[in-house]
Amino acid sequence: MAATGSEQAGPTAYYVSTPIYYVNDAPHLGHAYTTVAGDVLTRWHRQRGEKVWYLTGTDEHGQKIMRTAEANGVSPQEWCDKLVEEAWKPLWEHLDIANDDFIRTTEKRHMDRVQEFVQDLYDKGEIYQGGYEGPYCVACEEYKTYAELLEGEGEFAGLRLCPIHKKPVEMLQEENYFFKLSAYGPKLLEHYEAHPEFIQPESARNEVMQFVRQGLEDLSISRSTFDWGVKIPWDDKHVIYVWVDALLNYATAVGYGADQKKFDGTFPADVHLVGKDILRFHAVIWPAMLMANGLPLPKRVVANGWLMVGGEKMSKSNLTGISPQQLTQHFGVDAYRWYFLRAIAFGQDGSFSWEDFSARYTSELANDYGNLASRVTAMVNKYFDGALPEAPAHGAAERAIADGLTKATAEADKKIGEELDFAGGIAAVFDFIKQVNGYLTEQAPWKVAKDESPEAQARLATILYTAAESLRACAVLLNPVMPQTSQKLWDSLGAEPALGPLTDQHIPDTARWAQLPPGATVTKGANLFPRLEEPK
Ligand code: ME8
Repeated sequence: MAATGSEQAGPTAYYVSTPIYYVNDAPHLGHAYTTVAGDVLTRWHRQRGEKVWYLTGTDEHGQKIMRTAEANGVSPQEWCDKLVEEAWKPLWEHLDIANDDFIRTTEKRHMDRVQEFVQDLYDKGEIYQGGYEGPYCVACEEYKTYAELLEGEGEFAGLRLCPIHKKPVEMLQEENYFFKLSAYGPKLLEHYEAHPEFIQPESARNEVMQFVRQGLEDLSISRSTFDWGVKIPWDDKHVIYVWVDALLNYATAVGYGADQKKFDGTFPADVHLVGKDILRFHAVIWPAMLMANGLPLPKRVVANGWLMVGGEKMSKSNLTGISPQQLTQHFGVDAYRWYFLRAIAFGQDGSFSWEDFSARYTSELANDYGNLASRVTAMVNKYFDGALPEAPAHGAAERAIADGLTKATAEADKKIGEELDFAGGIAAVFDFIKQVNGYLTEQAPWKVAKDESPEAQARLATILYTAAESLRACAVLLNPVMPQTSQKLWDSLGAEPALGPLTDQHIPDTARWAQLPPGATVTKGANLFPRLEEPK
């Protein structure tokens, strides 16, 4: 449920964020994975009838972006504008991401507030000036410890490499400003202990706790060797470290320092979705920054695993060569949204395979779900001229279906809505679809139809009503995952005139039986999941 602060005027929004992505390149499957997960989660909560805020955006400062822009002969701002408008926003639109806001760290609404936040920390004595020398990974935008570096081999022989990017680190030495992060270790550990749900999954929580127990170092929060960033307000020879700038988006985008009402009604986040590569920033540095400024901490930081290629994290440099758009072109947007969440347990690493996608598409989407929809709507047309019949012979077999729906709804709600176990939640709905297919096979309405006795006709009507009513529920439960297909099904069931728009159907009400009104106009729409063309 959305948090309800008793001192608030109304319920606070269920606030979910994605990482704000670096715009040094176009988005790939890995970025889309986290963003789709957040979209399904927030659509689910909206469909519970809750107030929701879904935020995504782009991280545009720092050396990585600056170097990419230089290499392309344009200014960093020009580079970011182009990538955001031509690559990032269009992909989210294409994938039907229903974000409520899109924050860019080069926006004034963000930069001004970042300066205020850092100034506040400075005024409180949380920031001091000092020097630092250490190995830095520009791809991570992070100082590394010597212990975690890898020995280079081959072309990198003799060099020390970043453990994530497998690229040489650079030695940096600077006079910087530091945030007293080391002071927050005990308070952070206390918080993790008191709120076991704060970091998920469990393996991620253990890793972070282990890291913090070893003792934290103070954090360098400024850079003076380049200027692509937000200036330190009291010393404009420095720009603010890109991660401090970036993390603050979660506050600035919801009105921190600008719109108190909105801030109170949204902040802190219920879920920060992150990839496990950036967990420490979100589960250590970010809460410490908030503690230092007396702000409330997010409720959960949930790390997704990595999409892997050849045993390595999928990244710009080792892409499969397959873009999200290539997959959507072949499988469709809805199947794309469904596949990664269905096939990979959220929180664990997983490999993408075209063959696995094709196999699951064909067996679960086309055969189990799509066929069910087309058979049922076709039979209502054939036997009842497209007018949904009543169900006068509702008996034990139908009660079993209604019970199956109650179970599937509760399970999907718990798994998707609460536990972020998308694969488990989707499986619950697809198990129900299997149950309905089994019911049809057993009841064999096409055989019953041959018997013209009133009893047989009552059975036929009941079977088709039961199957159509089950599909009504599937359209609702799968709408957060596959909005286009669900809408098509909603239309072909003729549900809207009586029940209203699909997005107004609330999850907790889905299992209430017999919502589709007899007489509804059922049309045999196009196949929900057409047969796949052979890839070229
Ligand atoms: O880290 N598998 O941005 P980024 C799964 N700007 N998820 C993946 C992935 C993969 N192979 N590759 C990327 C940054 N991701 C910072 C964030 S937030 C204040 C600043 C997803 O462009 C995953 O969510 O490198 C990961 O954390 C994020 O993209 C990193 O995106």
